[in-house]
Amino acid sequence: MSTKPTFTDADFPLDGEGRTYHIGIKRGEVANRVLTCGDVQRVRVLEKFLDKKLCEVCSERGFLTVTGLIDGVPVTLLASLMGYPNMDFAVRETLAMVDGTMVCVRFGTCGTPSTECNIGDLALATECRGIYRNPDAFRKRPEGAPEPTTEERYHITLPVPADPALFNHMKEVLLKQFPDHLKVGCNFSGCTFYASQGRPGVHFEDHNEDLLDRIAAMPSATAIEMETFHLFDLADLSKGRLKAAGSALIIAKRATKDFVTPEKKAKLVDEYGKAILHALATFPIPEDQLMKDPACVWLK
Ligand code: R1P
Ligand code: URA
Repeated sequence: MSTKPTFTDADFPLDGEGRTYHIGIKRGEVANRVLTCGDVQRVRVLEKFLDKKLCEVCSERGFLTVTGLIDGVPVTLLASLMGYPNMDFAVRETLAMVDGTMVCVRFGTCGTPSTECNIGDLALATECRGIYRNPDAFRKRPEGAPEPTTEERYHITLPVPADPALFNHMKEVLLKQFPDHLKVGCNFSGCTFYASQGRPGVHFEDHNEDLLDRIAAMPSATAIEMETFHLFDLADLSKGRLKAAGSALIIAKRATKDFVTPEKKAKLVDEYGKAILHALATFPIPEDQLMKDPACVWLK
């Protein structure tokens, strides 16, 4: 990032080179096709599937962006870090640096509230709901006032669908390769890992004892993680420019409290990651929706 103190616009700060304030990217460094995950290390693992690496940006805040080619198609790997606010930086700052359509597929990890899904399965989201803890429902109430309901404490949003064409493409490609392990259903994104995903804690009065059951009882509940809802929410507000899909490796089975081994996780990140990247690279984007600026690293 440039050291020149040229952040002149408080609404959307760019440095002297035109780099965004948090992700540190500039025009031409992000492709129209983006795979995003929370984990910087996962980008490091997946970059080996690029036929050619064209550029890498590691921002001061720790976001990592790598752009390269797969079968001649420009693809960006973007570590969004964890949670809604980081996904917000990742999506808003990349979309602002891309012309035309941006197709964004998340490949995360998740827990499953379902007894029919297992550790090692790949969850693909038809739609996504957010789970928001409402701090106001935790404040001391006047004497005699009723206790807040569970719905007041933890709000579960309406569902937002994945982009239908992108979802169908991902499903078709992934079903062929992983017919026994692809689990299609509703993804839930908690605003936190612990309280908003119904994890019990002894140090805080989270009042979330029934939250996991509430989630599990919702139609086709498959996955719980932390970013996909915000990605879908932003796609829905993007005037059609952002098309989003969400997938996640199931690493936690909430009903039995089982958790993945590091070896199994590493093996499956490789297998699923490679397949998801190829699915992303083969998703058609109309020619007039592709970025053609001479600044694009893939056009140099
Ligand atoms: C929590 O451990 C993190 O893992 C999941 C959650 O969404 C959250 O970001 O996804 P990633 O593995 O992509 O980070
Ligand atoms: N990521 C989450 O957010 N939750 C889990 O249970 C596992 C991974």
